[in-house]
Amino acid sequence: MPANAQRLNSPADEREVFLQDMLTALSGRPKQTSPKYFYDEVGSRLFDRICELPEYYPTRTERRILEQHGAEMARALGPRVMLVEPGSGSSTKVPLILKHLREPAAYVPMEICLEHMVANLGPLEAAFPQLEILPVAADFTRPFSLPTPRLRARRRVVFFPGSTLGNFTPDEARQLLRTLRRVVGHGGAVLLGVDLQKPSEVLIPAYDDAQGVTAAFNLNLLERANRELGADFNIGNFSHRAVWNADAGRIEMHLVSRCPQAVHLAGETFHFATDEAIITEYSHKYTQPALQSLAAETGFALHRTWEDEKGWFSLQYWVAVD
Ligand code: AVI
Repeated sequence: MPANAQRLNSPADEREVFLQDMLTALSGRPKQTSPKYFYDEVGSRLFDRICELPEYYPTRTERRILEQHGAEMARALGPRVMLVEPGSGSSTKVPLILKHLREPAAYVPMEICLEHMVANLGPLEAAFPQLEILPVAADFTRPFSLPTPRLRARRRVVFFPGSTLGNFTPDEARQLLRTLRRVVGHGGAVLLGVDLQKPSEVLIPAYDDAQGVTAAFNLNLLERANRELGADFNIGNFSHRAVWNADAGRIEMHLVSRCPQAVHLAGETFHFATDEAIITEYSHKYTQPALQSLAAETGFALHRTWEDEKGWFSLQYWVAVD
């Protein structure tokens, strides 16, 4: 573990939290799991493949916006910024901002798994040799604190691309944004990548692709529970489904039971009826007025936005209000 890295949770804690969350999820009505559990090694690799799919427009659309407007975004953030990236993964988007920033104070990538994050930082270190990189291993959905960089930061900015915010329920999204508001403090800001509402003919295939990669990604959650928790899900007895819930403005991913069956986990038995679903993910698609209200409710003011020509995806720069 590098000397400048912070680890906040041990792997044993993480397994226990996963187990407790799965037990609660399977006891619920409806059964509903947290999408954060998709991302073990297998799931992370499948997600990387999703991002390359012809139907999955968000990654490439956001990337194009960052390529086109990264310099303007960096100007809006200003000099000596400490840039914090929750769920940074392989830190592939942040260079599009970093390369334009004046004298960045530090980059703080955050991931649950420290090893995976640190193993992926090589290209960034090579591209930005002067930049202080301070990795933090933490679940950003729980309160967290930040390391102190060598250079005094003039502003803390949370960079949260990839429309990850959409995977939270409206309440969770508000709570997370309020946590981020506390973390960035006075004069701070967030730069968010959010997916916008569009016809369901575009949305559904993006979450139910022809090659079945998204189906494999969804089903891997059950395989992960088998591998790590000793559950006995029969994977062939579940199928992937993507639904557009127009009232709630979200795509929902479900795992649907193909037959009546029982699943065992940690000595408990969970029954499924035919067609009963586990809700595994919400992916909210926003409208501009909804984003404006969300900013106001969580202590921010919408300062600037950048979108693609079709208006499918938006980068939002929100500044903290006191
Ligand atoms: C990570 N997150 C923003 C993705 C999304 O689009 O909601 C996860 C995903 N689920 C299925 N495909 C991609």
